Amino acid sequence: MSSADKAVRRAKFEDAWNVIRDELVDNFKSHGMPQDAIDWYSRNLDYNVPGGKLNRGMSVVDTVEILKGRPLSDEEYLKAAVLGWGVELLQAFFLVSDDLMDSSVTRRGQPCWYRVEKPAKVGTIAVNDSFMLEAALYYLLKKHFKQDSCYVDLLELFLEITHLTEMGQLIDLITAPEDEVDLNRFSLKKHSLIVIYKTAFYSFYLPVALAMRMCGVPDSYTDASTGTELKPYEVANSILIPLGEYFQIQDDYLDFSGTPAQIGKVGTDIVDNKCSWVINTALALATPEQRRILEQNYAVKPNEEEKAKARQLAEGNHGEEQGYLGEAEKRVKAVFEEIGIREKYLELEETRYKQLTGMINAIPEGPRGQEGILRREVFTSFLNKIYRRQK
Ligand code: GPP
Ligand code: MG
Ligand code: MG
Ligand code: MG
Repeated sequence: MSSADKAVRRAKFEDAWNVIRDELVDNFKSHGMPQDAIDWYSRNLDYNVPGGKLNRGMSVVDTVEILKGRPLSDEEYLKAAVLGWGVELLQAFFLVSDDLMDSSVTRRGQPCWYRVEKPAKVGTIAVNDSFMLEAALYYLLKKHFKQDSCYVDLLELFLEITHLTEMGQLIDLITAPEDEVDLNRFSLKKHSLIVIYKTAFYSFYLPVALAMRMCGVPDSYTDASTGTELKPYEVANSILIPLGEYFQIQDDYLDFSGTPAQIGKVGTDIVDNKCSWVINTALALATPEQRRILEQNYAVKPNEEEKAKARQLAEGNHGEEQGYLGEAEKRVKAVFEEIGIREKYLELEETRYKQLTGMINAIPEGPRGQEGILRREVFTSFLNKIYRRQK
């Protein structure tokens, strides 16, 4: 797809947000909420929902189109967009609260919501705001799908995937408590479990499974060309979960290697003691001396002077090449460079791409346009969106 086509698709998806957002605000008003609350709720929605890459949300629409094998009617488009914006609302709920839990500074090139001071201080009200983002998605789902036979399946998907993501967030947080650094808790295996639960289910399986339910893909069917029995949701899961794992490895790598101007946020994984792919790969390859340096410097908080400089940079200067690094963080990064994390990452990208392509090509698929069956393009379109991404 050309970049002009991509821009058109994005603009259409963003137009749907205006409709959806107005429905949410109108519902809020219909409860007789006062004007300052209406303004607050609108700001919460606008600040936290539409500003991201929108990959997850647009994947629902893309997948519905691929499964139907034709352009969507206006009515079908709006329904797919409701599911897509539902995923974006779920993600906004996760990120607003995740930023509080991670003490993050910036998100999507702007201060994290809990750090916003004007026109009013948000602070821990962000907790309730995150709940309201979650509730918004169930309001929309009911409004647009209550009459459809897939309603309960859609509802269950959102609820179950939220539950799995919360399990992932829990192990992510307790593997890396802020005040207790113990690199022995980390391993690539633990990393894999964390990322599958905290990211892969909601970012990859959820959008596709929602689209499949909306298109009436059944739990199992016999592939016409090969006569094989297929469980399409299990097939989707078996590809999308490793795909999501690969995506989070990219996120971890970009947290280390990306500049704030490039990735829209200041990387916090080293200071936050995160069990990321980068530290785990480094630990697997480190000499005893390198391991000692990592143990002494990983997750060491910047001192007051370093903190002040970091904040100053984050607020005023997004074009700056690098966020301000404390001395300990610099030493950790130097070891990562010595170990050759960049080369390891490039190798991994190629290996994963080949593995995933092989798995996708093994899915039996019937003719294009046949309703209710799975298609390889569902997965290749996803893979191509993230392969070698830089942000
Ligand atoms: C982000 O991981 C984590 C989530 C989106 C899941 C949050 C789940 C909750 C139930 C709150 P991260 O902290 O590595 O991402 P980022 O680097 O973008 O902050
Ligand atoms: Mg975070
Ligand atoms: Mg987190
Ligand atoms: Mg991250």
